[in-house]
Amino acid sequence: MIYLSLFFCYSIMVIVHLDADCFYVSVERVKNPRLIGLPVIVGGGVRGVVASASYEARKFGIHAAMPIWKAKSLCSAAVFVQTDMDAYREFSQKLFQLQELYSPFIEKCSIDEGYISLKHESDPITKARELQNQVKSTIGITVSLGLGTNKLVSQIAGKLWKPEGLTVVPAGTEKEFLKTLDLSWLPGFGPKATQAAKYKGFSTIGDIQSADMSVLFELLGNKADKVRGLANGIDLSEIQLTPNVAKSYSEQATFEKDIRIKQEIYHKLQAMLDNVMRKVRLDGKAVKTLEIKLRTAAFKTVTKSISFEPTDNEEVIYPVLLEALTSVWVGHSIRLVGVTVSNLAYKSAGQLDLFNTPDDKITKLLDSMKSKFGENAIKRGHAL
Ligand code: DCP
Ligand code: MG
Repeated sequence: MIYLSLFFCYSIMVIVHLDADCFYVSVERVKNPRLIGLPVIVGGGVRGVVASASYEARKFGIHAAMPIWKAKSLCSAAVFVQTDMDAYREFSQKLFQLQELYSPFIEKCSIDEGYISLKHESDPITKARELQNQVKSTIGITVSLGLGTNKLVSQIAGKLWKPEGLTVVPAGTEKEFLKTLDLSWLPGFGPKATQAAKYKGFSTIGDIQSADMSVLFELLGNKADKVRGLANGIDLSEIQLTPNVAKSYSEQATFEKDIRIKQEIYHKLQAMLDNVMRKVRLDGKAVKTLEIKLRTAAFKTVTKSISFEPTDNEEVIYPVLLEALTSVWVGHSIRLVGVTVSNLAYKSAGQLDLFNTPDDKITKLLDSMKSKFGENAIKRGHAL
């Protein structure tokens, strides 16, 4: 019986709210680990305000949007770092790409915040914990998660305990969970509305739950009904799907002259595979499916896809590539070829051995030469 009711809770408590902890500061700490443990403030620039404050700095009363001069006066020992938007965008992309490995249902709300539906999971709490750990081990930043039956409850739960929180509001306990919270947690209660409500004697969400409707109308006008529902933990808004960032990597090219020699077609496909796999590695991923495309001189297009164990090394995929080519090429003249790798897996630090083979020293060497001297600095023999 207990098992059944718990299972019922899990099966509908499926919306996860994710928010990175002091996001800009966390990225700066990955770039410069000496900042770990210190009161750090990212900001300044033209606006001269705090963008993100570490939790150590928050103990001094420092918060986002505070003028930098004020933050300095509150904590003279704080370390100030200029914003690096390119880095934050890159980390944000990694953060959302990783979430895509857990669910196809994702709503991105800001650079570091979103909702994920885990309705397809039988044990969403364990899955959410796994996601939280994987963000930390692969991207190097921490996130806080809230799990609930709807967006409002999961968002409040996620923001209530930070950093590295994982707060679960079981189905049926929403009203109780919200009851004692300050009413400023409710949407619609900005500083002005909160002040007006407090003036009328409302202080907690529980006060809104039991308020006289006519007083609520006086306070909130035609929003009163909706806000009363929210205060009771009822939020019917759906996750607004954000189109995914990268679910596959591909490249295609048309030959200057149609080609009828299998070895030449294979070498071209290999060179393209090298390029896409370099991008896969740069994003810290591995792939499980290869698809090749051939377009004949008569404009007939054929494709073949084959799946394999996750890898981030093209050398492991070469035999699969040859197998795919052999299965679809029967002597045609080819005008265009394409390679797509998909079915992504995320590569965490502990999985290095799983994804790499002894030969990957060459791959690493090629990657580092290309990063230093440019894409064309060095190529494998088949690409020449
Ligand atoms: N941000 C900003 N100016 C603000 C608020 C935020 O530039 N007034 C930027 C910096 C933050 C990032 O957006 O790092 C994400 O905003 P959050 O509100 O999520 O704040 P943090 O991630 O910094 O802290 P928290 O741990 O409270 O989420
Ligand atoms: Mg955040």
